[in-house]
Amino acid sequence: MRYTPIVDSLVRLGCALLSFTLLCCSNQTTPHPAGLLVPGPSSVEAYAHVDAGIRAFGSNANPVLPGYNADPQVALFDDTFYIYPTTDGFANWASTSFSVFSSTNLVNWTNRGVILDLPKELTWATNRAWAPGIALKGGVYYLYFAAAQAIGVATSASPTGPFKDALGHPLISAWSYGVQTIDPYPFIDDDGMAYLYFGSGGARVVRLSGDMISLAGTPRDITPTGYNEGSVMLKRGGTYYFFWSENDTRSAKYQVAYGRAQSPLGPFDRIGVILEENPALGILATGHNSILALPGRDEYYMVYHRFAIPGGDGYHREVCVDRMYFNSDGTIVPVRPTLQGLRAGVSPSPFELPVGAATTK
Ligand code: FUB
Repeated sequence: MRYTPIVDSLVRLGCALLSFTLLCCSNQTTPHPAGLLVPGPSSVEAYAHVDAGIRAFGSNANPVLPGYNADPQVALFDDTFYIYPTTDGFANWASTSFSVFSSTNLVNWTNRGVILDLPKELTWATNRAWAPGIALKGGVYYLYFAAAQAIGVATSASPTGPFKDALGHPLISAWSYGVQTIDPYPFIDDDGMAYLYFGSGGARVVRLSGDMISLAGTPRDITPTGYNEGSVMLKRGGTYYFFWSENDTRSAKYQVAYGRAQSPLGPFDRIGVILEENPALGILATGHNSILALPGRDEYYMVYHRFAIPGGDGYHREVCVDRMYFNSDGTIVPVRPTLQGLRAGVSPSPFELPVGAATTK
């Protein structure tokens, strides 16, 4: 169809108004007197309206990654966002390699390829490549991962690899310290001290040595009530927030809960669930999260997996991103898992405004 310049202008104006309306409804927030952002009033109704509109236009941003992926570890390195997931879609989670995805706006993601191929790189495991975690120290990227239910560590000079096995054997051998030794999550505190959280069936934390590839002690039991797996640590202000997943990853009731403490070693009493299924929207098994905290901004994003839509299950999962807000008392507003995801790109820079609606999917 051919447009005249006037019709073309009217069409552009209409599109701009529609984008503006969707953006206003979706990202409705109210500045809190303390400078924190809290969700705007009646956001549930506003979101429901936007859900319908977005679905009608077929512009869902969730899932953010193509294909089946799970256990996403999000990171920001040098103005680029990365997600390190488990490659999903295999019976009994039999995947053999890890890939990484990158983005400059949290909405559009590019597969950067395989970063660690177990049969090629490891001498001690060939499959069950699960739930990687990433840390950067002294210009070296450390990839902690589960392989054959032991925890390994690999290093690279680049966030996109290739990663090389740092030890030639597991960092933590299979089924030790009373837990299934999977789901490693590295955390470097402001004082430079590094910790590794891990475990399914129980939560453990241990300090890492300065070299990042050896343990500086014996793992400590920090299992909170309801814990199953998927440990995550976030520091906000002086408070340590510990997140974990509850129930079995093959259950629609797989969900994320959290607790907080004044030490990275806990104790972390369970405060409550902050991410769970929404069967009315067909969103099930929302769990194994990580959190993106934008530097210099009190702005947070929940990155998690759910059963793929349509037809997913515990072996066919997909990765999503939704906004996460804190209350003024430091508790967390339950995250609303959405079909539409983020509708505006997010700038990684603390000095720039978020990328405009033009990057909306
Ligand atoms: O992806 C394999 C396993 O499923 C992970 O290690 C668990 O956290 C669960 O998500």
